[in-house]
Formats: sequence, structure tokens, C-alpha cells
Amino acid sequence: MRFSTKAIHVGEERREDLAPPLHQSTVFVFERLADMELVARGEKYVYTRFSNPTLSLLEKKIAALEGGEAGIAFASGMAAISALTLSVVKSGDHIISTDIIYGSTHELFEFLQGLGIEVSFVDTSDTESVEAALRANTKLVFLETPTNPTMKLSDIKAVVDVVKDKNENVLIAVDNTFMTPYFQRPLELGADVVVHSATKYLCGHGDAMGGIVVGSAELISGMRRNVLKDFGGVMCPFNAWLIIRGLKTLAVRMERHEKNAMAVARFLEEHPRVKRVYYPGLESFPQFELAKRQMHGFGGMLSFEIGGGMEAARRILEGVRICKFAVSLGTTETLIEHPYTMTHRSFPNKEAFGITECLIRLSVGLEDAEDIIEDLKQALEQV
Ligand code: LCS
Repeated sequence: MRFSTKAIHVGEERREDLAPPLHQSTVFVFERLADMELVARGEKYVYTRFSNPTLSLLEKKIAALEGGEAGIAFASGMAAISALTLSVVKSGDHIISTDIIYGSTHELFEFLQGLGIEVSFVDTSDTESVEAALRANTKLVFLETPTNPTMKLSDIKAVVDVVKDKNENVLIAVDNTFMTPYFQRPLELGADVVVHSATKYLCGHGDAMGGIVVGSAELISGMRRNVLKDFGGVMCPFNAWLIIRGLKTLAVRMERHEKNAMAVARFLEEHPRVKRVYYPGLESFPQFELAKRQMHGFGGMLSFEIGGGMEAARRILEGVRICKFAVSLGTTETLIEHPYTMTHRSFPNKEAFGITECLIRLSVGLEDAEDIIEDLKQALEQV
């Protein structure tokens, strides 16, 4: 089966109703005490905090799309990332993380430092820096590529080669939220684990929070036993149902997000008030060659820098009429936000990483590209 066929059919082969049922129940009824043996073998459901048939369908689908053995759903992307890290590292261990990452992931890793876990924030786009940062106690390398919000890429395969050559027990995780498995499949490049904020493109409509981890059956069953069951960050079954519905149109949506983003990026690149555009699909993007090699498309996210500082940024953000001035991404609507004061507000030393007062991030939606461009054009004229 190919990508879209998998997205639509995996886990739904033998069923009378076309649309998947929503198992909203928190609990599942037993007939015999011995049924607990079935539970131990993963053949019976007990309680939705451990597992649930609607969550299982979502987990199976996303694992198939990423090419992993198993998946596990959480209440949000951050619940997934925190569950993954807590299941892999303990006090005294070391994490290497991409330096420019989603603000809350950065804050989570800073929090973990308070629990005795060492974290090195490294420019993982430079593979040699990753190699230099490896220590005897390194357990996890966490890559976000493209990074939020500057779209910088890390070469997943090169990082895998360097790290595994030194220590094959180090787990390599990739946050694949921006690209989705339609445009990037880290496991095929040798990574061990993929994490997602399913709140974004996987859902696609901005109406359900969720997070997913995909990896080996052993890792995922361990996470289910420990972090999911005992920390309890389970996804709501209705959200899983919405995200399953979203997955069925993932391929067509990603194609359109990309087509629109490319048109918007080209428009911005030509605009006199725009100083710089960060979009991996532009020939001017410094890592364009890596983008073409590593990804199957360039996605719908871009950032751009304007002249005129905070006041100019404010005028654009408040001046749009079709684009929505909001954080998050991956929705049908184009979303525009200001990383400096919003998503990356508490990020240390922002300017050094290109997160300036003049940086604006766009999640290009599924509207007609001409309308998005006309809207940005009139907002830019207000500067
Ligand atoms: N990973 C990435 C790359 C993200 O962009 C986000 C959220 C998360 C993980 C966390 O996912 P959540 O818990 O929200 O489901 N990014 C956001 C953003 O850029 N604006 O608002 C949320």
C-alpha cells in the first residue's frame, strides 16, 4: 500500500461501517476473571488511560505512515515529548537537543536539568557539533528539523551515522511536526523515534489537541506501561477520532499547504519591505540541497524578517484580514504569529538564533494562494 491508501485504510479493513466508531467509553467490561490474561497479552481493553480501540486505530495508522513498529497517543505534543524523555532518561543521563526548538520543548528540557538530567543545546545542523557534544552518559539526541521558527534543518542521516558510530545505544528522536510523514520519514533515515504534535497537520483543522510517539514495539510498550499509565497524559478518544479523520486527507492537504507556501514565499522574497524569507523550498534557502535530499516536499511553514522592528511587525500582525493572528500551525486557515513575543517568548538569547523582533511566522493554510498574498500585500503596505 502507498501513503494515502495506508492513511485511509490501515486498521479499517474488516468493518461494516465505513467511518470508524468512536469508543468514548472510559472502561471496558469483563466476562471472566481470567480475561485479565488477555489484557496482559494486549488482546483486551480495560481502561482508556492504558489503551482504547479508537486510540489504537490512530496509533496503528500513524505507525504505518511513519514506517515504525508501533505508536502511542498522548493528550498533546508536549505530553508526548515529556513522556518520551522521561521514559528514556533518568537522573545523571545526558540529552543533546537541537538549540532552536519549539519554546515549550526548550522549557521542558530546562526543567529536566533541575531533576539532575544534563542537557546540551547544540546546533544540530552542524553534525560535527553533535559528535563533539556526545558523552558517555548521552542517552537521547532530540532533533527538531525543520526548527520552529527559523526552519533550519539537521541532516538526520548524517547525525544518525555519527552518533551510532560512537554509541549505538543512544536513541535518536525527531520531532516531525512541521513536515509530517508525508514529507519526511525520519525512521527511514535511521532515527529510532518520531514525535508529533498531532494538534497540527495530522489533525489539520485546529480542533483537537494530541501528541504521538512512533518507535520500536519494545519502546512503545514500555512507555505505555510506565509513562502513559502512571503519568496519565492520555489522548481523549474523540480527539483521536478527529485526528484519524484528519489523517485521511493528510496527503492532499500537505500538497496544497506546500503549493500555497511556495507561492507566498516567492511573493515575500520579491517584496521590498521583506529582508529575508526562511522557506526550505526557495533556491536562496542555505540548506536547499539538504531539503531536497532529506524531505519529499518543503511543507507549509515559513518565516520572514521585515525592516522596521517591533512596530512594523505589530502593524502586519494586526493588519491582516484573512490570515488569523494566532499561534499554532497546520490548520486550514493561514496563521500568522510573532515568535519573539509569542511561541518563543521565554527562549534565552533569542536574537542570537535569529528570533528577532522583526521575525514573523506563517503557517500557510488551504485558502486560495492569491487571497493570502493579497492580504499580506495590504498588511505590508501598512508598514
Ligand atoms: N513540537 C513542535 C515542533 C511544535 O511546534 C509544538 C507546538 C509542539 C511540539 C507541542 O505540541 P502541542 O503540545 O501544542 O500539541 N507548537 C506550537 C506553535 O508553534 N504555536 O503554538 C503551539
